[in-house]
Amino acid sequence: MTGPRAVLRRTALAALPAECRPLIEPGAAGTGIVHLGLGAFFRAHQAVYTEEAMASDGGDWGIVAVAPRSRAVVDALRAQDLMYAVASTAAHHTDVRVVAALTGVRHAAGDPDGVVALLADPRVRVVTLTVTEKAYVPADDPRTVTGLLALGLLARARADAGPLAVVSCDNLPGNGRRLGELVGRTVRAAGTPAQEWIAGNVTFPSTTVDRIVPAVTPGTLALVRDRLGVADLAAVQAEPYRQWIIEDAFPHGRPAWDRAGAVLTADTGPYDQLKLRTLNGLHSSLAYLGALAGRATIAETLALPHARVFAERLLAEEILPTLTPPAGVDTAAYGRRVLDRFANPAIHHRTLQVATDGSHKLPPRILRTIAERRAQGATTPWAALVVAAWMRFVQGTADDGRPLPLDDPLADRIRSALATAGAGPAGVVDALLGLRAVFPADLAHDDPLRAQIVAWLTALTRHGAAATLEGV
Ligand code: CS2
Repeated sequence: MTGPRAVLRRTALAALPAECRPLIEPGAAGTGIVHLGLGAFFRAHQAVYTEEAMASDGGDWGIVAVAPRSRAVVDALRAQDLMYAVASTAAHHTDVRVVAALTGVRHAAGDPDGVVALLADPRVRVVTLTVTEKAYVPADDPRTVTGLLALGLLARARADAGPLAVVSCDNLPGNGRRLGELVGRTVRAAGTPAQEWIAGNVTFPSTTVDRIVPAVTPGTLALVRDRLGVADLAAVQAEPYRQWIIEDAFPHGRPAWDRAGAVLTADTGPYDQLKLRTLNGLHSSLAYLGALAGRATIAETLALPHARVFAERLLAEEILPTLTPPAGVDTAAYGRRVLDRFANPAIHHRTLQVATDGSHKLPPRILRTIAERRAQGATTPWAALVVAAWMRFVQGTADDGRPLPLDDPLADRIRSALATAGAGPAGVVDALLGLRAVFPADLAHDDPLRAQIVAWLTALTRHGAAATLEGV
């Protein structure tokens, strides 16, 4: 079984090193969860928690995972009896373990009706989602994930198939409430009986999720293959750290995720803001500066002279003063730990990956910090540098002249704003501050803030990101 073409399958498990084997018998648990969004993050986060919860407390909480668009991972998992490995990589050590939490995989684009039927299946008591910030759009188009979810809930209401919790696991403030509102509009349009059933039977708990899971590379697959002795085309690599804070609002039960280290709470709000503004805020900051400076990864960016000083000042002087710490959490220690996690040299998290979708990421990660600091009467020079770095990044050229990709749902609007911008950095700043989908009017018309952004964009354009950082 360990020849060059051997792949991860149930028949290969007995030959794996003991510490790499799944915690539960593959296929032994029944289905209880549908997950929408079969990306690397889900495989290294919710699936891992769920497998551990089943290993510790039993329960039929197997997951049918739905890939919205891409077929590749669906095919790979089917060929591997629905199993894959997670490589947890610390600076000098990697643990590899096969996860057997999945009980099915589906391809939504190829079979939307099958997914709607699954959401109306009475065995399913929890739906989780990782579909990225940009998928949170009104649910009136059935080709979108939120649209599919709305159709599924309507089918469930018609079938009176039992209560359900729909759990957003994306990096948005109040993600559950936001999802409930989006789906709610479509549900209301469908009329009273369904609307009432859903209001009485479906909850949308908010959650804060955390684990750094870079896009899979050939290096990940090679590492896992070496360790397992068989090929695994659905393997993922992640940092060892993980956190999951969950609003405890499950009308039909849930896995014992707390046994796997998740925190069940009445209010995720303080964690939400801490994680989004600290981890994700610093991530985006380093991503734009690093991409401009030609640094491939977040860890390499943090190694630039003064990059850590800049991040620490942004954190201490601007981010932390806006936060209400969750009970018992030392936010300064949390922030230091975030930077240590970013420095993990074995996690090759590409700056260009984190830099995607900036128009959706900047508002909750950076602009909220600016707005709250401004409301406290303070200025925000470091966050202004981040906005300037994004504004230089979207112009599409790194400091060494190499092209930078603009992978953003608002790319067309950004490009047309730039095409009509006035001369010089001030023209660019004014054109981009005019994008109301990104910058709220009060920030766009904040003259001291605008002046700081113009000054930083001028410095970045003249001297480049590395030299600008050295000056902080
Ligand atoms: C990152 C996140 O790509 C990004 O925008 O900031 O994916 C980050 O790695 C996770 O939120 C960590 O929990």
